[in-house]
Amino acid sequence: MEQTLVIIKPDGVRRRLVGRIIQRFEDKNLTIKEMYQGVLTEAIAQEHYAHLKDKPFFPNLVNYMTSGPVVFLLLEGKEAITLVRQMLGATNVLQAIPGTIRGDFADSTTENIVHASDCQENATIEIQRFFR
Ligand code: IDP
Ligand code: MG
Repeated sequence: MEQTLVIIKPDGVRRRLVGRIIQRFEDKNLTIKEMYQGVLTEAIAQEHYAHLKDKPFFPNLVNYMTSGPVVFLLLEGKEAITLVRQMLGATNVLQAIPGTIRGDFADSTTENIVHASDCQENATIEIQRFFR
């Protein structure tokens, strides 16, 4: 079993997509180990996206991520990290294919509804960051 960290981003909460997104993970037989709603501080958003700090869209990304409540999910399942990334769809809005969460709901590369850990190392760090 593997654990991964998902964030339903502020646009996902604002657009009232929380239930439908969680439904998809449950439909795929992933277990919700822990879950809560909260607001990212600017400092935590900057830390979470530190790998992008030199990108031109970084200030915009931090503003967006701190613009309202988000929902944190600690999901567990077989190959959960790779599986959940597949379920999210590509980062680029035009490459997120229908059937994925981003492919079905996102109309922007920045405001793209969901985050999920992209590898074991980051899953460990992100679970620690938001659940420990
Ligand atoms: P990921 O969320 O699919 O892992 P990352 O490259 O880690 O993608 O980027 C983190 C977040 O930064 C994305 O989910 C998106 O919100 C935003 N982002 C990434 N690339 C771009 C871009 O080219 N333009 C605008 N926003 C972007
Ligand atoms: Mg990423």
